[in-house]
Amino acid sequence: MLFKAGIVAGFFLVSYAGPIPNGASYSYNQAVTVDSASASEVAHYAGTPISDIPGATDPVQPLVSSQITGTASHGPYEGIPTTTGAVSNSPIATDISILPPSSTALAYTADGLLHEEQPIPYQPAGGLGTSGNEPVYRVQSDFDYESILLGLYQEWIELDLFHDILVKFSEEEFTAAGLTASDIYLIQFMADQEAGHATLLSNLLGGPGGATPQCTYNYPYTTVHEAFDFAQKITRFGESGVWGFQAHLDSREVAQLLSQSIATEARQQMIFRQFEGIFPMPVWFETGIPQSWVWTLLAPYISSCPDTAKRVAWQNFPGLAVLNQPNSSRRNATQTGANETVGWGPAAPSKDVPANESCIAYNVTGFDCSASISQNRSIPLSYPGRQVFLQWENPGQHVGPNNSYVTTSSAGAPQFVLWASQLNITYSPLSNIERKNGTNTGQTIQPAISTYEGDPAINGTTFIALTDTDQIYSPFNLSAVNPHIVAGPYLYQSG
Ligand SMILES: *[C@@H]1O[C@H](CO)[C@@H](O)[C@H](O)[C@H]1NC(C)=O
Ligand SMILES: *[C@@H]1O[C@H](CO)[C@@H](O)[C@H](O)[C@H]1NC(C)=O
Ligand SMILES: *[C@@H]1O[C@H](CO)[C@@H](O)[C@H](O)[C@H]1NC(C)=O
Ligand SMILES: *[C@@H]1O[C@H](CO)[C@@H](O)[C@H](O)[C@H]1NC(C)=O
Ligand SMILES: *[C@@H]1O[C@H](CO)[C@@H](O)[C@H](O)[C@H]1NC(C)=O
Ligand SMILES: *[C@@H]1O[C@H](CO)[C@@H](O)[C@H](O)[C@H]1NC(C)=O
Ligand SMILES: *[C@@H]1O[C@H](CO)[C@@H](O)[C@H](O)[C@H]1NC(C)=O
Ligand SMILES: *[C@@H]1O[C@H](CO)[C@@H](O)[C@H](O)[C@H]1NC(C)=O
Ligand SMILES: *[C@@H]1O[C@H](CO)[C@@H](O)[C@H](O)[C@H]1NC(C)=O
Ligand SMILES: *[C@@H]1O[C@H](CO)[C@@H](O)[C@H](O)[C@H]1NC(C)=O
Ligand SMILES: CC(=O)N[C@H]1CO[C@H](CO)[C@@H](O)[C@@H]1O
Repeated sequence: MLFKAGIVAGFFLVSYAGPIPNGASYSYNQAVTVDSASASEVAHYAGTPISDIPGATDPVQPLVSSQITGTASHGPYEGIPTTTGAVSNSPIATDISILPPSSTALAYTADGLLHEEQPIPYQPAGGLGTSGNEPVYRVQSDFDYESILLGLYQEWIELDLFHDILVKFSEEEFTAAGLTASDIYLIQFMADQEAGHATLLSNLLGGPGGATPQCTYNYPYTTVHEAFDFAQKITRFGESGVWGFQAHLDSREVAQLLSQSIATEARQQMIFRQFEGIFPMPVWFETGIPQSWVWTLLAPYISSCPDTAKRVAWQNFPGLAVLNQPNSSRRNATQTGANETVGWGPAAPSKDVPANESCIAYNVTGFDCSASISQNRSIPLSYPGRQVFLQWENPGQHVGPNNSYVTTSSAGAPQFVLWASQLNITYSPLSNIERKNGTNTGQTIQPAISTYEGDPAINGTTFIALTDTDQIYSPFNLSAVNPHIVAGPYLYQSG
């Protein structure tokens, strides 16, 4: 039984003078209502009159409606888009200059003493949004708007994806992968969380005038294990995208609520790893990535959006693929052959292999990948020093909703593979480059670097991209690398 916590009516509903929708107007029910069925259920369970239970009759905001049944149509888009390209105006420059730290950034003395008068007892001076102004839960800049819009695109696909997994597979298929009935219910519950997240983000974008509706999607998986591999990759870049921009948002209020939703998404990502039977969290820190990386990773799985959809300002980079992506369904991933993935795109799941080579339902410790809280693999999925074979596209491909976005790159010739993992950005040289009829190939070697002693940085789902530079970046300035990206990112399944 669910107890619905009351939110003060209209708390999140704020007016917003945002971008004018470029298509037909989008609307959804925002009227708060009292859920009397739920209130009576609560009262019945407690054996107490409704009027005695605080909050039971407070009005609640409805969820933003979507194609929530999971029977929404899927498949590729075959039509001609009515518009093309990212939202843009007239950029001031092509690159962000490298500057020293801001003049105040090195001034504070961290010595355990208080340096400024406290505003009230027990409250040290400083902090953002601590001066008593009423919080305003809405985006405050184009950067904020476009970041949260991207987040909403992400929440919508996750909502549809989790339902699709439930609809596509039978109880027998889930059982064969090691899931119980309670595990299956957890997928349903995670889908419900997504409906809540989509509603929150729609509110932060100012309601229908700023929000975007759910789209139609196209998924590459055919089996339960492939579906979980895909889901752990989709949730990986959804989570990492927020870690990449959350600290840069102008609105601290938006950053606050976003953190509280992404904490839940982070749990979902780990649960999908557990359902896939891989080690739940083989890293000490989660990676943050720029928004254009997320849009590049996400767009290939959106086939079309309604004409009320808001268009995105972020870049779609040319596609990159790892031809020997370590196969997480193998007992021995070292035996991964060429292109053992299913379907297309940067999150293409590992392909199931014949039963005599598969780790699914293979009841041998160290070699089993049935759903579990933790599976410790005797043979790791990858290792430093591994040869990695790459293939990438030239710019100019039509991708994303209605094939209405176009891949671009402003970089020179590719020279390096950038690896973004945990708190680290490192490079390996790209070699054996060949260009044949629009398809480019090359290879590199998986680096061995550590975040801190005892924590090899490259593990879990690592983001890789081809660059024309080996300039240093760190988590807070990584988006400045975008003008130097030739292709990618791709999700390399290093562990
Ligand atoms: C995308 O396709 C949908 C469905 O056919 C259509 O309603 C929408 O207007 C199209 N949008 C663009 C930008 O082409
Ligand atoms: C795993 O595969 C590699 C490459 O084929 C092989 O050398 C190794 O012996 C295998 N390990 C086990 C435990 O089967
Ligand atoms: C890998 O194989 C799939 C078919 O299973 C194909 O659709 C895809 O294009 C191939 N990917 C690459 C990078 O060759
Ligand atoms: C698994 O069976 C296939 C035939 O179905 C065979 O080609 C392959 O060599 C077998 N693999 C192993 C590791 O025995
Ligand atoms: C796995 O094997 C162990 C003993 O090796 C056994 O106790 C257990 O029941 C088996 N589990 C399944 C799911 O077959
Ligand atoms: C788990 O894996 C690690 C690293 O591969 C290994 O050192 C350790 O012995 C394994 N532990 C168990 C209980 O299998
Ligand atoms: C990733 O972490 C797992 C779990 O600790 C470990 O067994 C594996 O060897 C690591 N893989 C790499 C590539 O370091
Ligand atoms: C080159 O690519 C085009 C389109 O992808 C294809 O039609 C053509 O057959 C290819 N030519 C060769 C020599 O592979
Ligand atoms: C990895 O990141 C940590 C934390 O920023 C840093 O201290 C360390 O030097 C980095 N390691 C490498 C090899 O770049
Ligand atoms: C990014 O930050 C690192 C320090 O964290 C600095 O060394 C590097 O020069 C910066 N890169 C750019 C392009 O500004
Ligand atoms: C990338 C790579 O080394 N792939 C090889 C892995 O092992 C299989 C044999 O099991 C070879 O066919 C692949 O070429």
